[in-house]
Amino acid sequence: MKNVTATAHPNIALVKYWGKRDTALNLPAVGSLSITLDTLETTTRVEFDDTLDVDRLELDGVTGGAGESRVSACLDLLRDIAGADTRARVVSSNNFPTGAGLASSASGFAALVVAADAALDLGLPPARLSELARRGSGSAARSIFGGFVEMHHGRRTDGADCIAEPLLPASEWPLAVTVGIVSKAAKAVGSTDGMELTRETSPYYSAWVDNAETDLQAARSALDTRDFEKLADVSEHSCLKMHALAMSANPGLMYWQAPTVAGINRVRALRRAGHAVFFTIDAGPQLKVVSLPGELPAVRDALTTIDGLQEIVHTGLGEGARVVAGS
Ligand code: 2P0
Repeated sequence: MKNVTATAHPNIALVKYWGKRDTALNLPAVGSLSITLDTLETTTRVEFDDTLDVDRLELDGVTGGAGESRVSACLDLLRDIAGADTRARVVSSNNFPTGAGLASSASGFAALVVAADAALDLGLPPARLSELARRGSGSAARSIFGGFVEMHHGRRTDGADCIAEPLLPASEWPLAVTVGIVSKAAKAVGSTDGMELTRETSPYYSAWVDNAETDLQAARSALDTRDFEKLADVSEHSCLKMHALAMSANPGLMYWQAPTVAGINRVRALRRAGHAVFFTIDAGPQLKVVSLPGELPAVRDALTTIDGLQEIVHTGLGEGARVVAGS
């Protein structure tokens, strides 16, 4: 059996995924549209080893941990396809904080599936890799691809049509992303639990699901015409709706911290002054600012004076998950 290393990048949804139509197969209730980043990266080595009794995970130098059973369940899916039962040693590292709203589960499961596919000599097509990555983490289905990506909620009960699809390569509209890191601590309520709580308790949940297709259409049309303002409008609206929805769960989920709100206000002021920028925020406090590349100095200036902002990271749009080494 081979020893294969793959890398994948996190992605940021501009039209957000929040809520599942099936928890067992991890099928999202709504489609989503994302951009894959470049600078932030997960690197994962998968080595199937006949001497192991169980799968072993080392993540950022820590062995075992909460992610080990999720990784093992995802590897089971690939082993089933391969007709293999050999356990694996998985060594993974992120060059950014794990579990803090920077989509480490997206890049993590995308890299895992791509490395395991190669290590088992399966050679599955990208759509199938996307489906398998989704079983690990919904947003991971999108990180299989680079640039602008749409995730379909699908209609089938087996989830075979619940996969991501590349819409536009990064080079076709090379936007810039600035991440304002507010906290590197792992979030108190993870996305999976937060989504289920929201589905079960928010009075606004069905309105959210009903509205998603309108946002997806607007975002696709903005991509077709490279209309930055239109993309900005739909992305900010989707973000605010997702957070309003999460806050309306019971008990309410509040992912923002004070610097997050300060950042929203700074970015809105930049937009009003005519800059091509918009904000988005995922299930954590980090502020993400999408802009045209020429706006990076203005974005940096606007964020540097926010009290409590720990770090500013600039990235562009990147490629999909891929094998980088193998033997
Ligand atoms: C998104 N998020 O579309 C949304 C916006 C966070 C906020 O997808 O339960 O870690 O593993 O499918 O993929 C984060 O959710 O959740 C996410 P699971 P995942 O990016």
